[in-house]
Amino acid sequence: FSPSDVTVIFVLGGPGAGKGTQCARLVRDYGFTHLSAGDLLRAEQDRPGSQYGQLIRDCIKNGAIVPMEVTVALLENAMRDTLVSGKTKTGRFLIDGFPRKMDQAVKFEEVVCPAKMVLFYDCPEQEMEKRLLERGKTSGREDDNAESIRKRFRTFVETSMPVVDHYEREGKVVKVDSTPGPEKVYEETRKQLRRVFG
Ligand code: UP5
Ligand code: MG
Repeated sequence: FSPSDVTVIFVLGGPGAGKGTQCARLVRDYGFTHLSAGDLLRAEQDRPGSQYGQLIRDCIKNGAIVPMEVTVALLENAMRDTLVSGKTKTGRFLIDGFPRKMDQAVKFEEVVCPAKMVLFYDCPEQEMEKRLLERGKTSGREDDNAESIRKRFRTFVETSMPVVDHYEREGKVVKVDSTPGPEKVYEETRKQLRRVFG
């Protein structure tokens, strides 16, 4: 990858903070390609013949982080596919829910490129829990249950927040409060992005 061909924004935030919801709006308005690490992992888990299916299933259920080689390779492949097939006009990528551990951040920047900025959605656990339990009634996601949610929160605080702190020190973090409704959060997101993309 040549960093001049692509613009990468990492979209971070706790489980249920609203990363996917906001990414969908950004795709619509800014021509981003949205790659959710969680979605790519779930697709790989269900791919017949995948050697990682069981490993991914166990990690996701326990809110644990899949070994970074697997996730980085999935993201790299998806980015390459998008570029090679001409599916992006802008070369702008939203990488959603990644990196959530320092080793992933280091590896991705080594094999792909550094992120231009980090969009961090900040939301209290109580609100995130309410959203995930509600979604769990219909989502079919094996980690949308009280026990898995508790584990996801713990991993987020212990392992993923240090990544946000790292980018904070690099001056790359744009923080958006994602407690209000989706439209209000998006309004604030656009305001912040205007500083970067005009
Ligand atoms: N909702 C959204 N915004 C709202 C708002 N402003 N007000 C009210 N409701 C709002 O939203 C969640 C729910 O809340 C939805 O019902 C939505 O309508 C509502 P969503 O936009 O889906 O939030 P998001 O932050 O994307 O939540 P998600 O559950 O996807 O977050 P996670 O970070 O937990 O999930 P992800 O898929 O990224 O990862 C899952 C697992 O994969 C991880 O736990 C881990 O085991 C594994 N993983 C890795 O191992 N490595 C990786 O690099 C990435 C993932
Ligand atoms: Mg998501």
